[in-house]
Amino acid sequence: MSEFLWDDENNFLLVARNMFNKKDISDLNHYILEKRKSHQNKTERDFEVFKYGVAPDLVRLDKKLFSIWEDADIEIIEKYIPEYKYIMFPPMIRNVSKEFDFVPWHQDVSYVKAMKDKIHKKMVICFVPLDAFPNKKSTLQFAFKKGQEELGVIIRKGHSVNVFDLKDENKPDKDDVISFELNSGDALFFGMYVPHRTYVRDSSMLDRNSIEFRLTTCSDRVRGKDYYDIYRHELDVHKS
Ligand SMILES: O=C(O)CCC(=O)C(=O)O
Repeated sequence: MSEFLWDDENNFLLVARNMFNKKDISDLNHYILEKRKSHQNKTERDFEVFKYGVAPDLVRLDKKLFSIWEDADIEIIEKYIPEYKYIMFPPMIRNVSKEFDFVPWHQDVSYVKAMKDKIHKKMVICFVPLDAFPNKKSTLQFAFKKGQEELGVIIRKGHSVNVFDLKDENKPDKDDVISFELNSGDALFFGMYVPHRTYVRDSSMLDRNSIEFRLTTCSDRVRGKDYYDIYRHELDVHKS
């Protein structure tokens, strides 16, 4: 059963069950693992940027990274967040294998603000686990309550990616947090004010593979940026 917690479009949590085809998920996982191996021989920085999916030059315009959307059941998007049709570049590829990879409590609105002049005013996040048995791996944990607007952030020192961390006074109490048992093909959608973090129940859950897509609306696209259209299955590439 899908679950849906809603306050507004910046503060919601949606568990989309069986949204993606399991075989497509497995194929994408293999593709990413192979691609990662081929970057292992490159410089450490090249490898790290690939691993975090933050290098537009390495993952930009790779349509294969969007392949799971071709047969996706997007009815749930049409029902709850129909405006969100465009995936931003690049998708965020994650392999969580050591403590350094754990992301502490934060809201994704911090990343948006960090883009300064290239702000997407509207954005929702879609987290997709890529392992065959996501329940045996780390996942995301959320804090959801009504009226969660922007909470203060601090910048984590010594990290080059995922640098934002909520201030101590804004970190959720342990009774207010929620996580979900996910199967291959399931996805989590959430708004940019929802505090979330990496959740590792025990150390046998390391080595998780996942991909995160960030979706925006037609009118919130930014001139000069590229997108993948989830309805037409096309790259909407900026031509300069
Ligand atoms: O993949 C994770 O464990 C956390 C990622 C995350 O929270 C983010 O990219 O905003």
